[in-house]
Amino acid sequence: LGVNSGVSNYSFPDDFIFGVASAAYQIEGAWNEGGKGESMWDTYIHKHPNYTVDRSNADVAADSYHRFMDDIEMIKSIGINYYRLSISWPRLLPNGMDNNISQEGKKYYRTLFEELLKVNITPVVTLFHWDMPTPLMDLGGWANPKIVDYFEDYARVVFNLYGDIIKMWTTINEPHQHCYNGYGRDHFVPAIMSGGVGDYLCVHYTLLSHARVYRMYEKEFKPYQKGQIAITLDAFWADPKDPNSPEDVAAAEDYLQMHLAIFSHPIFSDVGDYPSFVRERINNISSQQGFLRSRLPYFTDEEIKALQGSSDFFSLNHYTTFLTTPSSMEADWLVPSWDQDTGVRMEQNLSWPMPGADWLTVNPPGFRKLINWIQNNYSMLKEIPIIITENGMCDWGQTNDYERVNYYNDYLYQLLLAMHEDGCNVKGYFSWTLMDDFEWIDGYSAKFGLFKVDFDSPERTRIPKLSAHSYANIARTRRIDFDYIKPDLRL
Ligand code: GBH
Repeated sequence: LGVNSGVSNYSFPDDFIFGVASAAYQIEGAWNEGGKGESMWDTYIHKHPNYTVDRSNADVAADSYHRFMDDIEMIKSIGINYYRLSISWPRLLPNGMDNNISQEGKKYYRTLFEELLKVNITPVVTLFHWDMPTPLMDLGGWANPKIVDYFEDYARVVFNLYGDIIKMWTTINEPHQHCYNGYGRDHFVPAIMSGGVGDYLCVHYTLLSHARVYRMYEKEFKPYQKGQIAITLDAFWADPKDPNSPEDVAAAEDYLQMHLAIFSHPIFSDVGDYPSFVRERINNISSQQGFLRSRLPYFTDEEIKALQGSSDFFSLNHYTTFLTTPSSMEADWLVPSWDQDTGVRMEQNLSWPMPGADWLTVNPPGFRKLINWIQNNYSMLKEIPIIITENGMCDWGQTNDYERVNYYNDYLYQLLLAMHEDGCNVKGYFSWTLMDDFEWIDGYSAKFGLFKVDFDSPERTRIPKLSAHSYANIARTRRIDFDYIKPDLRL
């Protein structure tokens, strides 16, 4: 049961955006149809079929490439009028480069966006949600400095094709998760395991690629297309394991510096560049480990300037909270890693619910604290709003998903408190996710959807869960009904 009852005293303003989110690779399928090139996930999973926990792949996924009209119908049925989705880079540019545009890919996204708009659903489009074209991954992906040019070329194609009707963009989804898990470890493709080196190259060049595209859009498109563009950053909240221990308190802030501020400081702070804490820590440990050169690359003054203020809103993805204590020096401390540089041990609070994955405990107050941390650290955010572009919870897939109903109620209530009691400038919220999907290394085992997808049926039948109804009710009434049980919708 939720911690509250009745209907919330606070409400969401009329112009507050309620949306649902998805990502191309997790739902589209049709991995080799319509002239699409391979993404690194296609290539990697075909080569390592046991990579995902259920040995599945995303060749078909929710089949949204063919069933996108069903998706639109679902969104409409719950009265939601914003949809955050991503373009598959290799579906549009089969080799990743702008000399070869797939005509079918081009038409697919045009139709999808137009069909959404016809029923008053505003598409919010992510350029990169992790499906790097394989030919560009072969050249090093985000660790290759040339990616800044390639990403700019891709983005220019996209703005030319769709900028007339798309007015809200995000460049790169969660570079933190992507770089940390994919370049520093093998929890995501490309599974490079270049800890403390490759992951920081990825950080550096995702940031620079974002800045390049932001400035290009600002100069070449914004004057007449008049859209907004941001980078999507993710963060766990970090709570000290023992709130009375100064070391644990410091560890929580260290974690946020090393994993969130490393991205947000260059973009949203008044001084720009990597935070000095991050810079000094990585420089020092690099030098203790015998490196003459810091493992964290440096920005030029020009790059620092290009990055500063390069986001029209703070696009934030948030799921959960961890408890922090300082970590002791690892035995193999000469081996570089982002964790080692961070110096923080992350634990679960076992008294919080853990309805699905072992990384996701439910701690609604962490959401409010994180939003406050961001709002209070960056004065720029008085003018620039925060938009929550992902938040949600996974379980094992039951349609009577009471825990998800409570999760949304309780997290959204903390959001209301952040807005009304703390004065945080939050303008929108997107639920992750519209429907059950391919959850990366977890395959189809982790279910985040408002709608259930029957992955055993060739039709990939979609069925609303209780949370679809309750989320619809929140968006419609602008308030949270903590006792909401009975669907009152005509689906
Ligand atoms: C978001 O990332 C993504 O944007 C979205 O695509 C994804 O489907 C969604 O969240 C739900 O996961 O340390 O090995 O236990 C969040 C990324 C991925 C963060 C899994 C935690 C745990 C990896 N999450 N990760 S591990």
